[in-house]
Amino acid sequence: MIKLYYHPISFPSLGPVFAAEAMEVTYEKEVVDLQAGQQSSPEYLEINPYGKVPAMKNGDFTMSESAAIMRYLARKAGSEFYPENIEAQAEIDQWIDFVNHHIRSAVARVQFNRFVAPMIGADIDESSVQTGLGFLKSNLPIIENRLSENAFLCGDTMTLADIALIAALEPEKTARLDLSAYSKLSAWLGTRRTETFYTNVHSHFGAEMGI
Ligand SMILES: N[C@@H](CCC(=O)N[C@@H](CS)C(=O)NCC(=O)O)C(=O)O
Repeated sequence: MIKLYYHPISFPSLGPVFAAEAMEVTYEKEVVDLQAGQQSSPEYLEINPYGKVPAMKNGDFTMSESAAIMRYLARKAGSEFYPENIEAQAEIDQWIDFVNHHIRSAVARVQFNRFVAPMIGADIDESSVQTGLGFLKSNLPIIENRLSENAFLCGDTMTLADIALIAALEPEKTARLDLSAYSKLSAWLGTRRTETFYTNVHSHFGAEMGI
C-alpha cells in the first residue's frame, strides 16, 4: 500500500495528498510531526534522508519531492492527470515548474514570516515578505490569464499542474494573501476547495490544527 508522509500545514506535502485523492489512488497517510522534530528521527530519515515532508513509501521503494511523487502516483495509476503523451506531459511539467518556482516559493516567504515565524518565535523578515509579494504580483497575472482562457492550467480537464497550484495557494488566509485582483483564480480556487478530492483532506488549510 502506498503511504504518504505529510504534515497538514506543509503545503508542499498537500500536493501528493490532493493528487492521490483526485486520482482515486488507494493510499494511507501519516502525519510527520514537524514541530516535534519527527522529520529528523532515525526512522523518518530512513524514508527521506533529507528530513523533509512529503515522502512516499510503496513496499521497499521510498522517495521524496512533492512534484516527483505526484508524477509517480499518476504513472502508477495510469491517470489522465499526467497522460502518456510526452507533449501533454511537457506542458504539465512546465506549469508545475512555473507554479513551484514562481508561485509556491513566493508564498512560502510570506507564509513563513507572517504565520510560521510568529508561531515558533523566529525573527520576522519583512523584506522577505515584500520580495515574496513582489514575485506574486509579477506571476499571479500569468495564472489569472491562463485561467481566463482555459478551465484548467493545461486545457479543459484537471491535471497535476492544477493540483500543484491548489497546494501552492493553500496558505491564502494564513499568509494573508490578497487574491481579490485575480477574480478568475479566486473563483477557480473556491470551486476546487468544494470538490471531493479537497474536502476528503480537510475543510480548509489548517483545519487539522484548529486554525
Ligand atoms: N522541494 C520539497 C520541499 C519540501 C519542504 O520544504 N518541506 C518542509 C515543510 S513545507 C519540511 O519538511 N521542513 C522540515 C525541515 O526542514 O525540518 C518538495 O516540494 O517536496
